[in-house]
Amino acid sequence: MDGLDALKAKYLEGVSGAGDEAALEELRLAALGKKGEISLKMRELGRMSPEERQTTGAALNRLKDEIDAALRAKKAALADAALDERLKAEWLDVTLPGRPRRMGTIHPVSRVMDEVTAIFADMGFAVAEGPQVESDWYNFDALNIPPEHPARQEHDTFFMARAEGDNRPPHVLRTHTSPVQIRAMTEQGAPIRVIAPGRVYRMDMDQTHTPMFHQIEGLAIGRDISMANLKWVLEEFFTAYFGVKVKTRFRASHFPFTEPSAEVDIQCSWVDGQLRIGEGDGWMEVLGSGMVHPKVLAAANVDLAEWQGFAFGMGIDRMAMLKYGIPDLRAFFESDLRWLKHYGFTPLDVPTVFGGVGG
Ligand code: 2NL
Repeated sequence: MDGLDALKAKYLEGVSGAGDEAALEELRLAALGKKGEISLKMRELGRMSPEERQTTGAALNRLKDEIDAALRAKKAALADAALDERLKAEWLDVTLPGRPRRMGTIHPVSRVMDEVTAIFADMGFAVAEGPQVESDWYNFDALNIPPEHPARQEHDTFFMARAEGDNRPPHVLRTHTSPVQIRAMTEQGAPIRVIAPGRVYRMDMDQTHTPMFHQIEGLAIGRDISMANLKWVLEEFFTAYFGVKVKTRFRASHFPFTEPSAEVDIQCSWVDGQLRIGEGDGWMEVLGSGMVHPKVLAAANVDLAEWQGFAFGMGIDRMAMLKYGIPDLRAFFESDLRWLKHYGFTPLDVPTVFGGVGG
C-alpha cells in the first residue's frame, strides 16, 4: 500500500504543478497510458492471492479514478485561466461611436423623379415602366410617327445592330417614354392614369443636350377628360413642385401623337440675372402636351367612341436644373464625386407631398 500512496502523491503533485495541457498529457500517459505505472500495477494483480487481488485491485481502481479526476480538473482550470488571460488582454468598448463611413448622395435626377412621382401619385397617377430597347412599332408607329417622318431618320435615333438575315422587327433605344404608356394602355385599357419616368436616348451632344437624358410623361384617359383637366393638373403639379403658385400658358403647337397640341410655359421673371418662377410677366417653356391623337388610342386598342384623354412630356434633367439652380447639364452624367456631394441629397430625406416637395 505504501507503494500506491507514493504513486498517488507523485501524480497528484505532478498534476497540480503542471503548467500546460502538454504536461498534463505527459502525466496521463505516464500513469494511465498502456505502459503507464498504474496499468503495469494492474497487470501484477494476476500473480496475487485472491484476497490480496481484491484489496489491491480496488485500491488501484480508486487511485486511477483519483488521478483521472485530478487531470480533468486541472485541464479545466488551465482552460479557465487561459480564457481569463484573453479576456484581460482583449477587450472591446461597445460604447465607442462607430467609425464614420462616407455616405453616398441621391442624384438630383433621382431626387426630382421621386418628387414628381410623389406629386402625381397624390393626384391618382400610377407609375409605369418599360424597356429601354423598344421595337420601332412601340417607339414610332403606335405614336402616329410613320416611317417617312423626320423624327425617325437616323440622325437622332439610336438603332440596334441587326445581323444580315435577322428578321426580327427593327429595334431602337427609346427616344421618349411614350411607348411605356402605349404598353400600359394596351395592357390595362381605359380608364387609365399613369406617369412614365425614365431614361431616353437621342443622338445629340452639346451644351444643353446629352445622348441619354430623362423624361417623364403623363397620360390620363377617361370618358370626358379635356384640355381643362390638363391645365389644372399641370398647374397643380408646378405649384407643388416649385412650392409657389405657378401660372401656365398654353401655346398651340404640333406633335404627331396629340391633337390638339400645346406647348406649356410657366410664369417667371428675371431679376438681376436670377430666374424666379411663379412671379412676374415672363414665360418659360417647360413641356409639351395635348389630347391623345385618335390614331394613338386606336393603336393601343382603346375605343375612340368611348374614351379620350390628355398626355404630356417633360425633361426631368431640365426640371432639376430649374429647381436646384444647376447650371450645366453635362455635369449630370460625369459622376464627379465633388459635384455629387454638392448637388446630391441625403438618402434619409425622402420627398413626400405632405412633407412639402416644393421650395
Ligand atoms: C415634349 C413633348 C409630349 C406626349 C409627349 C404622349 C404619349 C402618348 C400619347 C400621346 Cl402614349 N402623347 N406623350 C404628348 C405630348 C407631348 O412630349 O416636348 N417632351 C419633352
